[in-house]
Amino acid sequence: MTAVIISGKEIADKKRQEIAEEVKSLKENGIVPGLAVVLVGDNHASRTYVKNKEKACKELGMYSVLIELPEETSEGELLDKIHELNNDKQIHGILVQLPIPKHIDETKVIESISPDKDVDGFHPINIGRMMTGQNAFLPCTPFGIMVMLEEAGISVAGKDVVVVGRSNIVGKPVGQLLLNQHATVTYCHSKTKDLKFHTRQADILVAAVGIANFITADHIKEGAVVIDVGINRNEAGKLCGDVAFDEVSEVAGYITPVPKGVGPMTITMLMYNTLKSARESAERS
Ligand code: L34
Repeated sequence: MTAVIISGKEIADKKRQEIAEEVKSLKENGIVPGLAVVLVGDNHASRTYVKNKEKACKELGMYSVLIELPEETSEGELLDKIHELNNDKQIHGILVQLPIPKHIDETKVIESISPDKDVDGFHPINIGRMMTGQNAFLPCTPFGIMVMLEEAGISVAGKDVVVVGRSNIVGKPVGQLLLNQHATVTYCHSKTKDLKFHTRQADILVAAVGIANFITADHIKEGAVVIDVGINRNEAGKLCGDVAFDEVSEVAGYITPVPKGVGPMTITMLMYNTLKSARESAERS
């Protein structure tokens, strides 16, 4: 079998056109959706992602500001900046690009962002709302994965899903969103006794481990849907996912590539959340 490639790039382009239309109509009512991205320190990969986010904002006609702070910024200075953005009427979404330097408490920073501007969906209030199925900002990568599945015509209800990885920003929330859509979800992680035992049962496998080529053909059930969330560099410096793409493509039914898979969807859902925030802020006032 040769897997169908689910192009995140193509789905992202289509969704971005829809978002651009909505931005246009909001602007006709005098509202310009605005996103503030805060980048602390000089992480090379973060800089690429942040640049892609700014570019997307521009293309969709949104307002964006990039706030670059030096590595030695104190926790207090960062919290002050967030406070300022919480009170800025032009800003509907605030995103502090992770990772941040070790001397700053990540939890404190996330909790200082107004839940109404938390377009990353990382604030405990939004996580709680997501878990209980209420209106919430959904975290962009998990949300993007759900949209990819939907656009590829893959139904989730009743499917056996295995999520490998349990981070707060991808593994845990993507399992929750899949559960909300009635999948049977298993989480695997570094302490899992027999990983292959679980992954070989999966109708849908989500790999969010952060290790290049960690998932090989012998982890996969024939015809399974494989979603690759990893963005790693191999020994040659080439961008690659958590899934050994060539060999897994021979067994899987569907597979997402890296790059141009989940990455562009993450950015698209950030745009969607910023638009949603602008709309909801207009409704409140
Ligand atoms: N606060 N921090 C916060 N929110 C996020 O949603 C993120 N994430 C992750 C890292 N830190 C964060 C991102 O934005 C990962 N991530 C992200 C965003 C975009 C891309 C990858 C990861 C992306 O644009 N990927 C391209 C290739 C980029 C390249 O050439 O390196 C792709 O096609 O996959």
